[in-house]
Amino acid sequence: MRFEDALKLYDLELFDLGEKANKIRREYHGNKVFYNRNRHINPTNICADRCMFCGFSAHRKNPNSYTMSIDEIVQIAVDAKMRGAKEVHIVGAHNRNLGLEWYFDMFRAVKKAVPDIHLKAMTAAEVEFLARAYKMSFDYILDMMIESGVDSMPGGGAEIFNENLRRKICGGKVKSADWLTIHKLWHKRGRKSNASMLFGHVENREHRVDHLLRLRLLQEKTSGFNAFIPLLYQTKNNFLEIDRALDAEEILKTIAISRIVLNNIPHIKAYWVGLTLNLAIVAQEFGADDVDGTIERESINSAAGAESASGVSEKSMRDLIANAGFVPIERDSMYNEVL
Ligand code: V47
Repeated sequence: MRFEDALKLYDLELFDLGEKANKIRREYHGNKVFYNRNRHINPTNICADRCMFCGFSAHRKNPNSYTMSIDEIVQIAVDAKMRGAKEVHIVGAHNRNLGLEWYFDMFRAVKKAVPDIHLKAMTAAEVEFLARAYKMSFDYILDMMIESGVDSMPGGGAEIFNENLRRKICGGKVKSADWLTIHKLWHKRGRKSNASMLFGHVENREHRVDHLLRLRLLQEKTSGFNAFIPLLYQTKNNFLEIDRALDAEEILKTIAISRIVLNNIPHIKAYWVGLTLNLAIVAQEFGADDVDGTIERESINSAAGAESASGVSEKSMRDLIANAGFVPIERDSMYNEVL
């Protein structure tokens, strides 16, 4: 797909664009809306980086630093499993004090305590941080993740790939090319991952389209991405100081264009934590087919103002989806239907 053609999609009237996206969504998934039962665990907020959009890491605007112990993390995973969670999603800040082995010990401990839970962990930003901090190759870190029980990688840390913008808003973290390389290496190991894009801050439509096309290109080579998550920027407690949120029309257009441009990635996730549950459901008419999960607790978006610090019950999730005329489908982390 050519850049100009993708960009022109923004000029379409919202409902015409929605229809185009919806057609692809229905060919893939019919009337189904996927969700899973998961628990987010964010082990530490002490970060070597200063991403301007982040309200989560401990700094002047968020002085409450914390680091969980491995025992605490394991206990959270065990409790979540007892409540029915099938996945733990473990991502955190770039903390120099933990040591490289801490990560692998933690994954092993989680997997030992709850062997059949799916462990989705480590953004490409964390992989790159650890490789740099401990002078190891990406290959080494990825192999150790597999050895210690990580099943799949989440999509975080992609932010926006345009190098100029990236330098300004998150200059210290993984470069775009490295983010893509790390996912490529992970896919080469036969593993799946997700991809994301942070939008609604200082980027424009061209930057978003560029981001989507870079992901499309990698997916053509590896087919390793399961889902794409357009993450709506939350405005509070961070250093970008943008207080106008993007309007719903632009949000829905961006989700619809993601569906159209990334027609080689099976799932588009409308992450309800950032969008609100209501808009995440509306987004299902504009190309999305997934709302993420019950989550239980979330710290990254909620630190930046999202009203979703605690999760949603499975019943509310199912009711909302069904009331909107869709069929709620509980999925596992690989998008198999849970019967
Ligand atoms: O990479 C940081 C984002 C991401 C803000 O793979 C912010 O299934 C909004 O990637 N406003 C982490 N977002 C979360 C993430 C994710 C979430 C759900 C599912 C999956 C998945 C992945 O949170 C970071 C960053 O882009 N973030 N600050 C903010 N102010």
